[in-house]
Amino acid sequence: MRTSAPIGRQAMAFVLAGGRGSRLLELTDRRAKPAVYFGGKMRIIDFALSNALNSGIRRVGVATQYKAHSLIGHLTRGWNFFRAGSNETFDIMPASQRVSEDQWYAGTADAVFQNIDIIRDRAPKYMVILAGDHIYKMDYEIMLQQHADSGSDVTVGCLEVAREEASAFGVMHVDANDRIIDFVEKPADPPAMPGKPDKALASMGIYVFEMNFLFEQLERDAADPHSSRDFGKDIIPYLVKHGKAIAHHFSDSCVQAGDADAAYWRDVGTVDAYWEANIDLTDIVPDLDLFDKEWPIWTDGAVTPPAKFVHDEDLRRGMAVSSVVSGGCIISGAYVKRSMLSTGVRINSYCDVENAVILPYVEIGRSTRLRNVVIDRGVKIPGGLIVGEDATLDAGRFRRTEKGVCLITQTMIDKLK
Ligand code: ADQ
Ligand code: ADP
Repeated sequence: MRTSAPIGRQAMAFVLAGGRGSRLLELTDRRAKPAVYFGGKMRIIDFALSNALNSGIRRVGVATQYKAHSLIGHLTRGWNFFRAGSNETFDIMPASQRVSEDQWYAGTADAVFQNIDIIRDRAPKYMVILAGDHIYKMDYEIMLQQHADSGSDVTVGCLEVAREEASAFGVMHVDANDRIIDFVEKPADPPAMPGKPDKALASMGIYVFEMNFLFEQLERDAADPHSSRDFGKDIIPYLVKHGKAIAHHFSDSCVQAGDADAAYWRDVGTVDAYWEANIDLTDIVPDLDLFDKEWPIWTDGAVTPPAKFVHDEDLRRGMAVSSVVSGGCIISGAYVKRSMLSTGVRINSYCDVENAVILPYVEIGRSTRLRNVVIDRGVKIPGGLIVGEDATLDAGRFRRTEKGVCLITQTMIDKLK
């Protein structure tokens, strides 16, 4: 006989979605990183939210701060199906100086602290703190169960990363029982894992606490004038020293067929990483499966007509191959290869498009040749433009990355005139 609700139903997910993600350059000029489009139909935040929903969690809060209009619009359109009567809640918590009139969210812990009253009203037993800016599929129930079984103060999601990339993360050491014995936030010289000199054990920025314990910690931290009010900088290091912090390995809860060692998790924090992760989805069998009905990624589904391909017999064009094409797109007399097309993209005759990540409602004029590009939402590309063939010319006109990907915005196009 079951004596309590499934553990997911005892939890509230709190998604931190206030940061800019400045390494995405102009892609986050007008929207926060969690609101950036990904995979044709989704936004980055949909992954954390869908993981929560698929893990049986029905109480969700999202803290927003930086340029939140696009994000809040997406959440209110796409994530408004929770039912209060069934103990389901979806709260958007913009930084609104609730605690003090001169205080926005200082750090990630403060984003939770300033909403304690709302969370207390939702009354979950457990809090799952998540970042809204990573692409992965994970069953949080497994992590919650580990937390409940281990009796720890906090459980921290972790995964192995290349040591040279680990300076961007909290890096930990664990003992044989996965107790965290050391934690350094963003170390300049990240410590390697025992026996694995090229690897470091990195925090995913995912934390499980019991709600009451978390509130005690947040209140203690808020009284400390030296604290930056951040989980990674303050709360977690304190608990590693003075409490019991346990590591949860992502490979134990990653939702993915095949090799757990290759568990899919991407930060997509740079334009190169963003471009690559999107283009990877055009592979025959991508590492990230968006077609898996058992772990759907929910989003705001724009109502659009189906994608349409107009083939010109003389040009022998009007097709997209090895590509992902969203609803509302029209490819007319153009050839598109290995590209990711979001909703409502139009590509006209004589165009050649390859390795392109194209955000919604982009229009591409005739006879354009584009290779290795990311095109921001709504950009109107004039006919005849050529990108991806002359590195020097591209670098002078667009934002060209280390890997040679060009990010194109409307402002950059307007300057060409
Ligand atoms: P970072 O990713 O650098 O490190 P941070 O910039 O704090 O952490 O962002 C975490 C999440 O919180 C993001 O989703 C961001 O949008 C959001 N956020 C940032 N500031 C916020 C604010 N003031 N209000 C609301 N939301 C905010 C953290 C941990 C590391 C860990 C990495 C994993 O500190 O230990 O390794 O995440 O990516
Ligand atoms: P959506 O509006 O579908 O969320 P985006 O993610 O591209 O699309 O978000 C665009 C954001 O930029 C919105 O918050 C919108 O209000 C804002 N915006 C649109 N046009 C301008 C503009 N010309 N100047 C400043 N902000 C703008």
